[in-house]
Amino acid sequence: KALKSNRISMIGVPLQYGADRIGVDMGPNAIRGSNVQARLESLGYQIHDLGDIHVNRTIEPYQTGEKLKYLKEIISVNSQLCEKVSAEMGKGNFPLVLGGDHSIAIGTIKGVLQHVSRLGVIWFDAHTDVNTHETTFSGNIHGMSLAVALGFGHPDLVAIGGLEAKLRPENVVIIGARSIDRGERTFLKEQGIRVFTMHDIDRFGMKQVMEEALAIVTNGTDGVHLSLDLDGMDPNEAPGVGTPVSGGLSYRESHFAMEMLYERDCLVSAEFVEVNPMLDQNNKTANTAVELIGSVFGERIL
Ligand code: EXY
Ligand code: MN
Ligand code: MN
Ligand code: MN
Repeated sequence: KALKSNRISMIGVPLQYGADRIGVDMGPNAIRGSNVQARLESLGYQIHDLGDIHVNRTIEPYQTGEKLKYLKEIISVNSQLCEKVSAEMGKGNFPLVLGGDHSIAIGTIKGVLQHVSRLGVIWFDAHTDVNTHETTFSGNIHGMSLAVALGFGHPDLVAIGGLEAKLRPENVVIIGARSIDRGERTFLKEQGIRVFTMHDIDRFGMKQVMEEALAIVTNGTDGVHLSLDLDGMDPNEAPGVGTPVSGGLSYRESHFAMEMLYERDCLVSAEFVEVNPMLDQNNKTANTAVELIGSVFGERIL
């Protein structure tokens, strides 16, 4: 059940502006430091580490009072990422994107949409990331990336990759949500987006949740993108994240979800975001990310 091509192109995005928190820019190297390349090669994949998208460090701090923080730089980085992901998809490679804050999902998903116009998305996260510039309390763009991928939010963000590059709400699921803002609740209801909260996971169990989620993201689609925010896991398992919320996914629930994804053989791309080594305990969160990456590529299936 290897991917169509067993060639994986790894792209780092050392971005912290979407979270407005230093440290998450070091996520890509922390994950590299947990030997993700060797792990995937041992599973028989060919890994090509393309290095990092360039992020300007020399930018003036955002002008207080601006609604969206670091908008210009985040547009620049996500535009570059969109092109890179699209180029790799075009060569038949599987883009594995390492964050960096969750605003990078804008570039990744828009890049994939250049090639897979009917795309499902599984969004693992404690948050739903569907704020817009009109509903956000924080101005942090990492809390808006899924709304942008659906075609909503600041016009300059939505325009990345072209206006037609957007997801259908009926092919998106969010798993692990437990911190949802008021404006997001309205949006999710209006859009009819399926959210499996921690309450649903406790009530139905991960097996049933994943069966329903997989049915939704594969219904009428030509592939699925995995956007995994490490803060979806319980902070005891993944302490090195910028916006931890207690009562998250257990280690076993997360691995089981990855294994069910692998067995379904529907993934065309994946990103692992919000690892912040400055908040971590001896690289535990980066190590966990690499184990989840191993599972989604079949490591635990005999
Ligand atoms: N909903 C809050 C906000 O919009 O600022 C918190 C967002 C956290 C986003 C992290 C990446 O998941
Ligand atoms: Mn430069
Ligand atoms: Mn997120
Ligand atoms: Mn989150």
